[in-house]
Amino acid sequence: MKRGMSIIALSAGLLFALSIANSPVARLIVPAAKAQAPLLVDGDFEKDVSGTALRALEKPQGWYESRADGVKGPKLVLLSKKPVAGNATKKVWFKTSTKHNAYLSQAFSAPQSGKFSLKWDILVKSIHAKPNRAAFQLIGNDSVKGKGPDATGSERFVALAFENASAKGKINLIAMEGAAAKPKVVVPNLDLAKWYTVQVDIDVQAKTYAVSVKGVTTAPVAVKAFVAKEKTVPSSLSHISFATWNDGPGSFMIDNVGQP
Ligand SMILES: [Ca+2]
Repeated sequence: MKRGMSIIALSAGLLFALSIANSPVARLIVPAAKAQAPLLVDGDFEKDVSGTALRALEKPQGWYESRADGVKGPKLVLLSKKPVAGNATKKVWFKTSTKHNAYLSQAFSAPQSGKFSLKWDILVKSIHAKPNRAAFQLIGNDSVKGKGPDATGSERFVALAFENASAKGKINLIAMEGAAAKPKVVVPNLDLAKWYTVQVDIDVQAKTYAVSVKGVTTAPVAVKAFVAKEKTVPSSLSHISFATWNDGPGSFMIDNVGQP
């Protein structure tokens, strides 16, 4: 009798569990728990209506000019709607300045401390001969107060830029692996005024990332994360920034930023 009761109770429990699993509520909950929000939004810049809108802080997530270097700094970041080297869509244009800095940044939907990949299209128009570095591509965090994300060495993990190569019209993709280290040439002899897709495969715990340029590199190039002068490397990454510096001036364009 007791045994019979427990079987009935068990069957009832099983039926209840099955009915829950098949309920519309469960079907809603299960995929939501599995799905991950994209790390970035508005990667193609198509929804931006103007440079002013692009530079403004968006809630809850979006691009914004994060360096706030006076009145002129932010205005180095423009929204270009003209066709450039085969890209007729909207894109970001960074103007060159030896006086001001500008950063276009976006916070990830969630901070990352494991492995993840991001890619972006970049076209370099010009790089000042001195100090011969420009078009900064930074991934890090906003752990230091003031100046915004990726603006201080200890906030940086991915630190890529371009330099003029020795041949006229050619440029090298370079990585800054530390405040004390000489820049490392990652991909040499690319062309000015041409679009490239750069991809980074990041391993936060290993303090490394691999860099690929679509159609150029045959295998990803291993790069060390940036080591700040304090000898630190960020253990959690939350922001991507593209930047022009007063001591790293140049003109470049960015489009299609996101996960590969
Ligand atoms: Ca676009």
